Amino acid sequence: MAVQTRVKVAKTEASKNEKYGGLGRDTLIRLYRTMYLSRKLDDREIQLKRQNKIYFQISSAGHEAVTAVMGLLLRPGVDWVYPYYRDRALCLMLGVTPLEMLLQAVGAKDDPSSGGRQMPSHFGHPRFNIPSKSSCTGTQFVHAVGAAEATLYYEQHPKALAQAKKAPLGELAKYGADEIVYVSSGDGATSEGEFWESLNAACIKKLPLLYLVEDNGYAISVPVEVQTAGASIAKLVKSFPGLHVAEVDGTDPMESYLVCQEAVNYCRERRGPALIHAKVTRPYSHSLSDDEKLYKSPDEREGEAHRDPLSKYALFLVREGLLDQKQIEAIEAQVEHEVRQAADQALAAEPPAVESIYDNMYSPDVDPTSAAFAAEPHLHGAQKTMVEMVSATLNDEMSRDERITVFGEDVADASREENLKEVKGKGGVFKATAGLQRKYGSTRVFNTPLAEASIVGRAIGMATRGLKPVPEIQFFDYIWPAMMQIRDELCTLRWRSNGSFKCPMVIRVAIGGYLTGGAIYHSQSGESIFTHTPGMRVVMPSTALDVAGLLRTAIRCDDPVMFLEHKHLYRQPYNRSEYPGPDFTIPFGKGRVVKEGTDVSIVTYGAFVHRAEVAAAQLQREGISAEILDLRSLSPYDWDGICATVRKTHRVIVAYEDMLSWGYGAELAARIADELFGELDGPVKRIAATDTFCAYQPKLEDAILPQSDAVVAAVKQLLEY
Ligand SMILES: Cc1ncc(C[n+]2csc(CCOP(=O)(O)OP(=O)(O)O)c2C)c(N)n1
Ligand SMILES: [Mg+2]
Repeated sequence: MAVQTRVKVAKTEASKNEKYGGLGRDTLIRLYRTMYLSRKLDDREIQLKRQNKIYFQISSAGHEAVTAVMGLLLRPGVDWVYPYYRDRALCLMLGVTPLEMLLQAVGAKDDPSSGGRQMPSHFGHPRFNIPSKSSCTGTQFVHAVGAAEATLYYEQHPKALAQAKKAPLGELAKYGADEIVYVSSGDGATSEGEFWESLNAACIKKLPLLYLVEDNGYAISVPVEVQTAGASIAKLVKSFPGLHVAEVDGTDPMESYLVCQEAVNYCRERRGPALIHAKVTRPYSHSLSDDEKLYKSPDEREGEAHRDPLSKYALFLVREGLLDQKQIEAIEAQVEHEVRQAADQALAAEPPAVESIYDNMYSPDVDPTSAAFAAEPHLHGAQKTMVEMVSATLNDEMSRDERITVFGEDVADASREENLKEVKGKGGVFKATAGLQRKYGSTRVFNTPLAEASIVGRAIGMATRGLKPVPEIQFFDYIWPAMMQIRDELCTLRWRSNGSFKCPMVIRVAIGGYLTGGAIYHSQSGESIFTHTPGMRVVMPSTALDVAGLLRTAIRCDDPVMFLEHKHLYRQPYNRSEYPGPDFTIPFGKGRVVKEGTDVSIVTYGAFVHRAEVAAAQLQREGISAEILDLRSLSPYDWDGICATVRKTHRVIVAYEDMLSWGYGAELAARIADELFGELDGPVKRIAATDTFCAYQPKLEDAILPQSDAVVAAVKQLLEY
């Protein structure tokens, strides 16, 4: 209700005061107060940093006018807000308090943004729909796209909203009729690929997404003409279809109000995305770790000082007779008192308990390793290959849960729906998503532009708002553009917001070699890079039955999951299974003993499981009994299962397809040597690929990727100890 009143007030005032950009006296004064409060909070933090009472500072100085204005136009708790670190005035206007900001600066337990985990000005607040911002420049653009996609999705799928409300953190699953999504950045961050990927997606989908580019002329020391061709981002983006583009002096609150209001309305009316390019200043250097005198001339700095929004605006208010000098001083004294009180309170605040460091690494609500996920298969129907099992499982889960969206490169049957009457449909380069668009429609299953960072980033935005995205990365070899989205965003969101936000999803990735001709760019492994990233679950099934059980657990889990589907295994006859039913799940972290044995243990996963079986059969013929443990899930992994097999055979080989050095087996070998040393009758051996890439010529591929005979040789060597 309060929100609606704000908007009405602004409109009424507008009719009375056209000359002030439509703003009435009270609002004009409120703007000054917020801008001054923002500046004083920066000043206080700078002082505290110099006293070593806080540990980092980055200011919003010079950006206060346009951001405070934006705070007037956005609806707190209705619109979704992806601000960057110079949006203090916006956050204050939305309702974040000075105390909350200073609690983050001191790293307090009660810092609502992060519980002492993130630097100050890394805003985040569940009540105001501000998902915690990371330090990465530009990553937020694609999250905002995903959030705006969620707006349109909830409009069309009310059942998904109802289901999202019932899930953990369901209070974040909300939808307002004309809500919009706001995202901001500096001029420098517009050079990031995600900026361009996001604009492309936002214009393709006509999303209600408002961009504010706060151009202070520099990205640390790099001036805008070196950053942006032609030195104007507005000029560059003008040809994006349907994008409303406006330029404004962001140091002028009234001009900013008119320009921002038009853009906000454009988005609210669902006419498409809008971008405002606001020229602002940066009087305090980049951060407290920077000294702009090293690269800005004295003239330049003086020119900027004349454009300072705060002093200009105070002068304006007095000149217009809206406030006299005394009244200005009274407001300033009041603000300074408020900041002093907040700082005193923040300095007395308790730090987080050291034991809390593991909190919110993973979901506290759903434990995918628990017995709740141990279900019996009800096998029926024809034998299915692994890839058929992927689509069968997705199909069942999508009919159960309308929050699930499936997207990526080529995953749809046919983007041109009219063609579906005449064609069979693509459904993925491996057919893993075949038929899903036809059955569930193009809002739930769709092709994206060829842009991996935004595939994952958009999923993050959707998942933050309660959807359950299941994006596909077509080949593991091409996951790298999404690396920062995965490692710095996806895996950190729950932890860095101390549990206020989350983005559970399943990233399906086709991985692995043994393809005969797959070469460097269609054969890569690299799972240890992701198991080395906390916050995510990594699973890698080797049979069709395990695909069904683990993919379902992945979807029902409340954490981000990387689901690695080995391409070589997709259509093998030896790992097929009948369908185990719509409720079959397998807990994460539980391996499967593929073959019992007594002389040696082979711990493995993925495509190497079958190679280990071939080796074990040969060893058996020679009177050697090998036990094979298929880990199935790599993070978490089945340590109990490893202990049990090592205690049984006292000899262990860790075998995996990736390159030997720094690979997944290094961690297992180290832990076994450390914790099971007393059980071992020989060294822990590793079998893996050579420390090279995988070559195209089959003879080279055979030499590079590990084969069964390597297992046989290693076992014989081990038995000699
Ligand atoms: C991906 C990434 N690269 C580099 C940095 C280091 N960095 C932090 S801010 C910044 C400059 C940003 O400039 P701009 O976007 O113009 O924003 P401004 O600070 O000027 O408001 C850089 C290079 C980062 N945080 N993230
Ligand atoms: Mg800048």
